[in-house]
Amino acid sequence: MRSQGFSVRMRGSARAIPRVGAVGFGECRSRIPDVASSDQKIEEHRMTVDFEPLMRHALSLAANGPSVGVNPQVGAVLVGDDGSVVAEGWHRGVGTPHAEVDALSKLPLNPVTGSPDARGLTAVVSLEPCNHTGHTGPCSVALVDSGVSRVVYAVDDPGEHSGGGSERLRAAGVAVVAGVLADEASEAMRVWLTATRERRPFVSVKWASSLDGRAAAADGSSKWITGAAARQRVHEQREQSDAIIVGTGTVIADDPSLTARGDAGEFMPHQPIPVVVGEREISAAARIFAHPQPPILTGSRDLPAILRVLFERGIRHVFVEGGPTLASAFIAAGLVDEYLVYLAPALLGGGRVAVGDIGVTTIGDAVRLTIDRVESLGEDLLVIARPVSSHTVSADPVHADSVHREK
Ligand code: AOF
Ligand code: ZN
Repeated sequence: MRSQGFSVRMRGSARAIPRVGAVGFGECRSRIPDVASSDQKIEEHRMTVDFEPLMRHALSLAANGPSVGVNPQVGAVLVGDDGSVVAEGWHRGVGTPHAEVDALSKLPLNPVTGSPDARGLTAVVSLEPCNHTGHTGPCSVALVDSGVSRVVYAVDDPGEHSGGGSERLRAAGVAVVAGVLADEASEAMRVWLTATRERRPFVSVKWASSLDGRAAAADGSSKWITGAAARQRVHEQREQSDAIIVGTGTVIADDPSLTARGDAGEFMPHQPIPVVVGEREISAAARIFAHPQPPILTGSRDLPAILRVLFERGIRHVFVEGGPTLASAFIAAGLVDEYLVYLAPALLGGGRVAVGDIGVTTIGDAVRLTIDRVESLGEDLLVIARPVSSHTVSADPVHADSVHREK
């Protein structure tokens, strides 16, 4: 039987504290004296460059990078005083240069320092430049060495080791503006930011039910509640995850293959790792053992501990796909970041509900959600929702999108 060894180690979770204490853009401008020297005038001109379109461009560059895995999607543009783009870059996945360094690599080298020559330029980056040596060196140092005069970024890096680049840049005399398009960037990086802050994977829970909320008919049959278009959408969502989690009950009852497949049944390029939660024995003949990724059998029902171990293994996004007991356990534990609810125009009645006991006994305790989007898939609907209180906006929720911070 092929499976990855698994042990759940209990550890306290470390939570990064968002840095605050910023000065608004307006305050910054008001410090420029009325009678300005030419240097000050140049500085004032720089301050009036509208960074939002440039940040939007950085975010579109970021989207070129892989959307699964340990690292975030990050984009960077290097711009002149007039806002013209001189170079651009993005991150292409673990072990490859970060977006800032990728952009800097397009510049000629300074003959004296041997570093890319970015003197007088502004770097617009979707994530705070990192301050650590991981697979690559600190981007804060690469930017200082390049002679860049300003760094504008969208969201703070909540990483335990990687955060703090803005302080290092400022200490080296580089002007730093934080929070530009923070909400848009936080949304685009929601999975990675949530996982990094919480030190557990981002959790998407999916179920398919009849309009009256039943996941199966009275006899237990559930194939197929939804139609082909909805089922294909599920495969796309599987492919966008690092792991698929199911309970032992689902493996025993349904024997799912848990692969991500295209219309014609072909494997999609990325296959999420199957993870089985629960203590019951699984047959060696189960289909998950034929999965291209060796499954992880947790032998445990301790969800926070399981998520912690998955995080340590580099898993940042899990797709919880079965069945009602497991979905209910994730909801009851307050561990769901995203709900993917497929609704078929059918009524099944009976007691086989999609979600069981989630610890709600009275209406005041209802788990309240916000609906992000509704998709129409053939005859079915996909409702995408999130908990009302989840970390959804900027790393620094005190500051609205339009309030940029000079740090
Ligand atoms: C990226 N790409 O463009 C930026 C990142 O292990 P490393 O050295 O690749 O470092 C990864 C961390 O660096 C990542 O978790 C994030 O905190 C920071 N910034 N990472 O993969 C990038 N700018
Ligand atoms: Zn970096």
